[in-house]
Amino acid sequence: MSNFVSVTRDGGVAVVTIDNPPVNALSFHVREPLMQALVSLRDEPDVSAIVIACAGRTFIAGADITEFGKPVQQPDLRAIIAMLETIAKPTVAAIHGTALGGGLELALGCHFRIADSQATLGLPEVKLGLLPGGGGTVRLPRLVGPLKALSMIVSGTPIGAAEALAAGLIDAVFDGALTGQAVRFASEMAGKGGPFTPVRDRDGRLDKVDLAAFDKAAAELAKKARGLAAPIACAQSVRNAMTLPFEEALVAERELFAKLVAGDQSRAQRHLFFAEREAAKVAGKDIVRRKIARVGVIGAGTMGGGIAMAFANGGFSVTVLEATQEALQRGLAMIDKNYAVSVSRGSLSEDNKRQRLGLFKGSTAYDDLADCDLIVEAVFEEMAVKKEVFGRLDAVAKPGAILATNTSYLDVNEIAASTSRPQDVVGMHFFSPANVMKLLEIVRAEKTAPDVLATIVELARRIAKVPVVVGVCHGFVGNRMLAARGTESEALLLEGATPQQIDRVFTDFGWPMGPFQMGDLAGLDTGWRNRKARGQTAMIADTLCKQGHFGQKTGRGFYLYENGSRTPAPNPEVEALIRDKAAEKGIAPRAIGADEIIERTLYPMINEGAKILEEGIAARASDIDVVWVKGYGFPVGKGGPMFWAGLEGLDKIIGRLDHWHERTGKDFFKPAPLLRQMAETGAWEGVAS
Ligand code: 3H9
Repeated sequence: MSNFVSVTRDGGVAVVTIDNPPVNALSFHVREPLMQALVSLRDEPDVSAIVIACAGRTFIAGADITEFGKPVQQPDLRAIIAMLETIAKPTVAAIHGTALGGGLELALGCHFRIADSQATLGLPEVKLGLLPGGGGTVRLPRLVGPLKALSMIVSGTPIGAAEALAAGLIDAVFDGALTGQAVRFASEMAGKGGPFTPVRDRDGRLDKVDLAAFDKAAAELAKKARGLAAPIACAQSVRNAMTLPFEEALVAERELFAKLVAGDQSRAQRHLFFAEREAAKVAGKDIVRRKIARVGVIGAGTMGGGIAMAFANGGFSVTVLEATQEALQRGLAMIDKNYAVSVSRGSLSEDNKRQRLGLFKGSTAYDDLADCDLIVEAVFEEMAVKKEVFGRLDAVAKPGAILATNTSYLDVNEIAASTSRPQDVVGMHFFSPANVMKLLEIVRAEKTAPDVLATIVELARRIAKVPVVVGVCHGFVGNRMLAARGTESEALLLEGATPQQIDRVFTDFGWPMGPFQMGDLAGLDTGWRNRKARGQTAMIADTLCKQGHFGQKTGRGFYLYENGSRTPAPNPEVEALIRDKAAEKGIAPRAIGADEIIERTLYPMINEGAKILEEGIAARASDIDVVWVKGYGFPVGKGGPMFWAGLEGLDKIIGRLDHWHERTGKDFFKPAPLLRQMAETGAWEGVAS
């Protein structure tokens, strides 16, 4: 009846199959024939039950996100679900893969849900800055109870079939040939005879939780929202399910959805959803990838250990190489300890821990890397050291092995040139802790072969990283833009701002922490070493480092961390140091407002981003956004620096950059030609769409 929706019969059971690759999103071209099919099956006397199933790799993964922001074409999802609920014969959703968002909401419109044992189910709308707008916040609590619904909807994290069965979300779990099982299940239900109660009428679990307990749980979750409207709206909407009649709660949900979908935060989060997927695409779809089975990691320190864990977590065998037995044992013990912590937190089973540890092999001999398909170096950040390591790798690595450097600043072309096989060399810039942080900057050097690049991009997703391909320049995308921000943060201190004040402006903006807290956490010595290598200085940070104050790890930096505390306390010595240094330079402190802090720290980042685009270091503005959101904590609700620039207004940004350039003479304020050009042509619209 349509390319996207077909109906087959198995006895009295009609099977409606949706086939809208890749993820069976509920686009208009699905909704229209789906509605028609359901209406006609409802009225057909020969049909005793209806199964809704999907072709391909998954059940419906949600509404079609590309349709948001455009006029809604009828029938919308709500109308289809409302119609489903008028059907008296049993309706069964047969779920395999992922039933997400609108997909799960459609399933909630059925009398029954059965699932494949590997299926996952969830309402992830919050991650797009939305709430489930197809009745999910009103129906889910009726099945699983308000507290479980609250946690699923506010976190957006899907649950597995077994948990869904235990929670009451689904009615049965099967292995293999799901549609056949669904037909049997449906016909059995039809045999029992009705009436079948739609989810909307199952109120039994709603008053099992008292409102005070619910509000307490919601308040806890709201604390983590950090300025995002969607989690708060999600909680409000689940609460409405408890306090309002069904229809009124649905209307309230619809109103909240309409507000969120039209807002900047959701636009930003939808932008990031597609940006992340776009960044993972490299030219040459048909390029044959190299086979990667065993990975070598050189260095078992914090970075090397984290990288090794990331690969083991992805199921790869890992050879960890250290210079001495002692360093190796220390590194392996740390890996063991990190996995033990995951076990104690319940995020890893003992069995999985054993399995993962079984993937590691330790060594102090380069020859042991000869069977590795990929070798990642995570040694000291110094060109001479890196070159020595690559020279040795060149001698032992098998032909075709990919040689990667985890450098965060250094010239990958120069490193590649120190081998006889520059085509096999690539940068893999992980972020610390490497087993946790999602971002992977993949540095394409001049001679990196296309199949090496394609292999690493694909591999990144297998180890649950978000890849962004970048070109060679000092600091690549992330650290180069960070440098622009860092310089000005120090200048603001000398002119009268305090670290607390600047950090506060950042957290109010939505960052998890400000630049000084972040410096203390990462270790001030890293930036210091980098500055020294480039002949640069930072008055305050350099003085702290010379005094041996590197931040959290030494108990003091811009803040104090007493008795091993991780909570930053103001450091009066730093305040005195700032006053002294300002006096030395003849700067009279003045009151500095939040706007100035934003303009002088974030606008130069955008300017640097524009230069990065001009130079072709990043292929797309949205790649820069992914780097900043996934690697540096740029608030998701603002979509990354380049998207946010569109919200803020390019003309305004250029005007203020001009102002600060005139006032300070600093080069990084001088607007990049691309920025001006984009402001004039309106081309930024494309970036911030
Ligand atoms: C919603 O449902 C609102 C309702 O409550 C209310 C309505 C009134 N739409 O991720 P992948 C594309 S909000 C359009 O690489 P995987 C994606 O862009 C929605 N396109 O695959 C990519 O395209 P391309 C709630 C979508 O196997 C391709 O599919 N649902 C959608 O790694 C493959 O995607 C969600 O938020 C979509 N909904 O992961 C679920 N989903 O190839 C969002 C995907 O051109 N989706 N695409 O780059 C996901 O989480 C993952 O895609 C999924 C598969 C887990 C399903």
